[in-house]
Amino acid sequence: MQTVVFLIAYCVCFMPACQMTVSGGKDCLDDVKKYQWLESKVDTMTAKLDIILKKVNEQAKDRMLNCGIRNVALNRRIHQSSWYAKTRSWGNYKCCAADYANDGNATTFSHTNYEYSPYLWVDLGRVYDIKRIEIINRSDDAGERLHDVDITVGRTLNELSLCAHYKGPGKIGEHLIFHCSQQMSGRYVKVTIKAKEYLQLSEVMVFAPEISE
Ligand SMILES: *[C@@H]1O[C@H](CO)[C@@H](O)[C@H](O)[C@H]1NC(C)=O
Ligand SMILES: CC(=O)N[C@H]1CO[C@H](CO)[C@@H](O)[C@@H]1O
Repeated sequence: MQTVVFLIAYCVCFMPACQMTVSGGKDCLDDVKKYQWLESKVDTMTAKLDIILKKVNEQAKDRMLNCGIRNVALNRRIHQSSWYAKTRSWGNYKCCAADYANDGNATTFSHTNYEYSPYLWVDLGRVYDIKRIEIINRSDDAGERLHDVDITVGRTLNELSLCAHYKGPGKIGEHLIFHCSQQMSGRYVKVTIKAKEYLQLSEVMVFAPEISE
């Protein structure tokens, strides 16, 4: 496609130039003007082509990088160790139900009680080859509550292995990206704070190829 665009542009721009003859006097001046006109036309076309090629490249790159990879945790069954205030609306905050952590909306967040090893897990519905896990902070307040985090992955909740550890503390307005220390597959992804703390998560995203064994 790129080659075709380029060839067409090449022909449009350069063919008339091939037919020009070099001679003296007024003809020569005409030729110079014609040549300058062509040159500016080539410049315009080149600029346009650059834009097209850039777009094509970006799309190809995006497709290659994301090759069917999407957030497979979105709106899946989710559970947290406790549910702060058992409410879905705390003052102005859209808090504290577990499903706020995988609703695709980073302004809402899950929130446990202040307790030992608070956790939240999401059931992806089936086993996926996990490419990366992303966590979005609580964006309005208390980002530092995210620390000493274990992210574990497994086929069942009883067979979880460590994918990544995050010492923290997190910052308000932080978007964390984790790659497991080795290629991992699993159906459950669990986020645990290994301390006495609140666990509050704006979003937990698990990226995996749509098709997997
Ligand atoms: C995200 O949630 C907030 C609070 O409930 C809401 O105002 C907003 O419209 C939501 N955004 C999207 C994209 O759904
Ligand atoms: C740095 C960063 O990724 N900050 C994100 C924190 O969370 C908010 C939403 O709550 C995002 O909008 C920010 O991009």
